[in-house]
Amino acid sequence: MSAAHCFSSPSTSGWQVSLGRQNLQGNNSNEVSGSVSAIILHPNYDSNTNNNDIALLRLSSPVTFTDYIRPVCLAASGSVFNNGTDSWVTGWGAVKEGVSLPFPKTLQEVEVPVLGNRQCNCLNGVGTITDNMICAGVLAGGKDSCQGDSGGPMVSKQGPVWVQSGIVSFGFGYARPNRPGVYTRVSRYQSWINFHISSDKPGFV
Ligand code: 4AZ
Repeated sequence: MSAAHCFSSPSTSGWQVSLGRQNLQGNNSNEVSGSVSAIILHPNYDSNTNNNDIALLRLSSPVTFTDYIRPVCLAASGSVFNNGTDSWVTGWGAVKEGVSLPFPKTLQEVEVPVLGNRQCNCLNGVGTITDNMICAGVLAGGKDSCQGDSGGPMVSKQGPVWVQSGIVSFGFGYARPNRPGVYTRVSRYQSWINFHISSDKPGFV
């Protein structure tokens, strides 16, 4: 699962998926890589508003799960993530605004609390944060996803379990005060995801 804005077309050529990777350089003994047989972009993705910023990548061959490669639970349809819900974002993106190079060599993670949609709309511009989006960040700034993290996961603690609540989507600058990061709200796409991952349904490609 990724963000639609990461792809200029559904062409799979040139794309490769790496699983269990922790370093961009050197030994990744727990890594498995594979090619992609389909890229499914959400039909209602709007590049002007960032609404429905979600994509699915089908791997050419099935993955064997290991201690290092495991599926994540997806936020159930209608899940509520209250203000302050503990959440973590991981990625390979820039570690500072305006300094995209060099990108980090090891996978980074940051803890960011969920910020409710009403407050996020006030900060970002009323009407810009739809029900298909979820915001996270600290008002003081300093902790955020950044350029190159797009399409990556935000996981949140829901009771005793961690679920993927968001996909890194957009924001105004990076880690600025009062400018939370905006994520695709995964819980809104349960039926769309299920339709496309079920091989016995007509949506299977
Ligand atoms: C990007 O362009 C991007 N802080 C990543 C994260 C955010 C905005 C933009 C949110 O990859």
